[in-house]
Amino acid sequence: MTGPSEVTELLTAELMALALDVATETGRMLVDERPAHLGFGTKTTPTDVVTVMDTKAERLLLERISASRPDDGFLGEEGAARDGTSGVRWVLDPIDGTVNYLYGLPGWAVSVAAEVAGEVVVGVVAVPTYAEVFAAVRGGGATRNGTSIAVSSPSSLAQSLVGTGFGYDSRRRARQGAIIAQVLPVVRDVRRVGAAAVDLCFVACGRFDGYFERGLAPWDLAAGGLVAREAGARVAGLFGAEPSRDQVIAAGPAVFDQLHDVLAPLRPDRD
Ligand code: LIP
Repeated sequence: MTGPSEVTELLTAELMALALDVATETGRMLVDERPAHLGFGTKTTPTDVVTVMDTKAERLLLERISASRPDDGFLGEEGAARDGTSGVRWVLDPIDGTVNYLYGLPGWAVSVAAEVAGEVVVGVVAVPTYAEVFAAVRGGGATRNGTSIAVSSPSSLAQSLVGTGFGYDSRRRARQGAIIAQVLPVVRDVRRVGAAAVDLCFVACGRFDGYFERGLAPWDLAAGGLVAREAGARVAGLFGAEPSRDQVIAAGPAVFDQLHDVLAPLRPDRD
């Protein structure tokens, strides 16, 4: 069993190489094998969709990772759940931005993270529709297609482009709409990409100056959160909390506090 102090450079390099391979192969499969008429089911609400390709992609990720590391554990959005014995657990979102994929829109991603003793040490977010692969190693920086990336430094929140997202429950969406109505006038503008992992990577490379959202699952946050942090972003919840389903706020040091302080009184961590 590998513990946190035993995260050797060799293990990290192995996990990164595997994460890059499986994320890019799965992204390629999702593009090349997308059926013309994509069927779907629903999960938590009638708008929370899952397609046959979500399931196929998660199965491919599990097969490839297990073939290489049979003793690792898994946590996947589409049901993958296995306790491993190696101390390594893979946190997988086979398609983050499923609605985008279903509608043939850009901005969906394959998100692959590896935890060692419960801490994310490797994260890869493949965004095929942008021909971009974001990657990060804990303590080793973040890259986009192999080139180092860093967060932006806008002069103020009023000059900041901020990403966000909305849940699938209509009551939560009504609350989130009321909150965004308060944020919109005090920032440059808002964008809603539709995939948290992409939003977080956009903060990492400076396409967004900030991002916030309520309701992120571990698989939405794991890889993109590491990429953002390693690119210089602070990724946190409200009032110093860890990022969680309650709230995730990500931004560079130039505007994190300003964005947090606008959000805090609105209590975006509550429905
Ligand atoms: C998506 C999240 C996104 C959120 C969407 C959706 P999914 O995940 O990544 O941040 O705004 O509503 O939940 O469901 O496409 O994997």
